[in-house]
Formats: sequence, C-alpha cells, structure tokens
Amino acid sequence: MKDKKIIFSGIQPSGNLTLGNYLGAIINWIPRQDEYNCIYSIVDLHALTVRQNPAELRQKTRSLLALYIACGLDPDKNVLFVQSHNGAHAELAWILNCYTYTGELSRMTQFKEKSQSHADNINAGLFTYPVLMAADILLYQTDLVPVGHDQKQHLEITRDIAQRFNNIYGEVFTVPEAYIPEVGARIMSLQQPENKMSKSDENPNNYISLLDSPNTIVKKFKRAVTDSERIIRYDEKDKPGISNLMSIYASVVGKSYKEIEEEFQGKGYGDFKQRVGEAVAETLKPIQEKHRELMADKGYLDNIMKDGAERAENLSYRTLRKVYKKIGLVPRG
Ligand code: ATP
Ligand code: LTN
Repeated sequence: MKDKKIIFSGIQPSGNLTLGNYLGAIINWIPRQDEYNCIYSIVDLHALTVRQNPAELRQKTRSLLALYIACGLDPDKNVLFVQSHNGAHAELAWILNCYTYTGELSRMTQFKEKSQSHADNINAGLFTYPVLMAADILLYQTDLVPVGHDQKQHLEITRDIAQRFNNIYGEVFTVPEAYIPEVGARIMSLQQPENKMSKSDENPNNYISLLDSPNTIVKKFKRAVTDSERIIRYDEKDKPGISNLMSIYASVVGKSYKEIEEEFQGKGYGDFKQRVGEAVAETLKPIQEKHRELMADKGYLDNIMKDGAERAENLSYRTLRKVYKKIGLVPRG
C-alpha cells in the first residue's frame, strides 16, 4: 500500500536547464518532498528523439542531476534517477504503444512543432514520445505530475491510455493528475515572446540558462524584446514581452502582477529589466555555487545515480509484472 501520494516528473538532458524549466517545473517540486513520495527522472531516452552528441549527452545528464540537487531536491528524500537506468520504462512503453492510436499521436502539438524544427529527422521516436512519457508516469502509480503548461496535452493522453488499459484489464494504473502552476507555467522566449523559452533553442539570447553568469543574465534581460508603450502592466496579448518579464519577476520575488505594476509605476523599461535581471541572478547564485561543488565530486553523483536506479527499479517492478500478467505474457518463472 502507498503511505503517501506519489509525484513523478522528468526533464530531458537536451541542453542546460532554462529559467522556464526552473519556474515551470522544478520550483514546484521542492516544497513537496516531505508530503509526497517524489520520483524525478532525467529522461535521457526522450532526449534521443533529437540527434545528440554522445559525449555532450553524458555530460548534460550528470550536470542535470547536479542541478536537481543544487535546486534543492534532497537525494535522500526523493528518488533521483536516469531513465535509461531502469529498463522498465522502455519495456512498458512498447506495450503501451499497442494501446495508443496513431491518430491521437498525430494531434500532439509538440510532435507537430518538433517535426517543423527538425524536418530532416522526423523519426518514429518523436512520434511515440508521449507513449514513453505515459510509461514513465504510469509505472510508478503516480498521482500527481508537476509540469509546465506545454505538457498538458501529454498528460491528457497519458490519462487516456491509462483509462483505456484499465477498462480492458481492471484497475492496473492510477490515473494521474497534472499540476500546472498559475504563474510561471509558460515562460516565453526573451527575443520572441510569442514562442516558449526552450533549452534547445539555437539562439542563447532567447533563454536564460540556470548556469549563465550574473552579467550575462542582466545583459540578456536588457536586450529582451518589449513594446513601445512604456508602461509596465500585464497584458499577454498586446504586451507579450513585458508580461513575460512580469511573470518571471512575479515567480522569482513572489509578488502579484498588481504589486509589480505599483512598484514600477512611473519607471521606464530599462529600470524594470535591470531589476528583473538582478533578481534572477540573485536567485540563481546559490544554485550555481552548489552545482559547481557537486560537479567536482563525480563519485558522489555516481552513487546517487546508482542508488536512484535501484530504488526506481524496485518501485516500478510490480506494475510491470502486473501488466505482463494481465495482457497474457507467460511469466519467466
Ligand atoms: P527542449 O527544448 O529540449 O524541448 P524544454 O526546455 O522544452 O526542452 P523539457 O525537458 O521538455 O524542456 O521540459 C522540462 C519541464 O520544464 C517540463 O515540465 C516542461 O513543461 C517545463 N518547461 C519547459 N519549458 C518551459 C517554459 N518555457 N515555461 C514553463 N515551463 C517549461
Ligand atoms: N515530456 C516532458 C519530459 C518528460 C516528463 C515525463 C515530464 C518525460 N517524461 C514524465 C513529466 C513526467 C517534456 O518534454 N517536458
């Protein structure tokens, strides 16, 4: 029996974490470590849907683990592990592929977008990406999945797959809920505020990396695209740039939009951008220091990975066996 509810989430090691990943996802992971059983994965198999440089992928996987810890996830309280270290994910994904329709996969926005941005490599993995994500979540009988807004559709298909399976075989999977924060769930690109901030963006001026120096952070904010109105007020439609900076500032300092409008009443965009940059740099400073320390201790990170993989395997084993049995695979004995 479960003693506490279960949280599962993951991030691809496809680049350095951005402020979007931090404010949309990780920041909501930290306060839940006591109340829930939390499992956080570095989803390296998902990252393979886009061509990766092998040496860099290895480096980014370690760096992401270090960032998880540096952001405040305690490896004793949370299961932190690398997706490919637990074979159950790929195993369950294959089975769930046979319970997912190509029609529903072809409606996924992320698939459509990535097919456009990687037109030379629209591989089958990119298409079935949400099925592997469903496997990640369902293996652990997850109750809650804290993610950014862009993952809402993937959570919906996960629920559909779980319900479809349960309807045929009985209550095998817990049907998970998404947790999407009200502020910070959709951080936009600094230069193109109509697009989401993304860690695999080719133009580094579009995103703030969690590892950017304070100088770079302030510079990137200073260059952020705004508008010509010169009033700091929240209006996503007509003022996407300023609204994006406001949501970043709101998440980082914990103020409401109204309080921010008051704080910067009569002030120019230059002052506002400077302040947002400084606030972000201050927030990231301790994370960067801790990350640096952790990256210097390879043995420590290796141990966490090994321990996390074992715990993840143990937790997922029962669901996988149950699925195998239900669908009629002969037990190995
Ligand atoms: P990639 O550029 O490789 O597609 P990504 O930056 O979109 O990566 P993911 O690894 O796909 O990041 O997502 C990790 C988590 O961060 C997910 O929960 C996702 O919803 C969240 N997230 C990603 N981008 C943003 C954003 N711009 N604003 C808020 N949350 C985000
Ligand atoms: N698809 C997600 C990353 C991801 C994930 C998961 C998130 C893979 N598996 C399980 C939550 C739960 C993304 O692209 N952001």
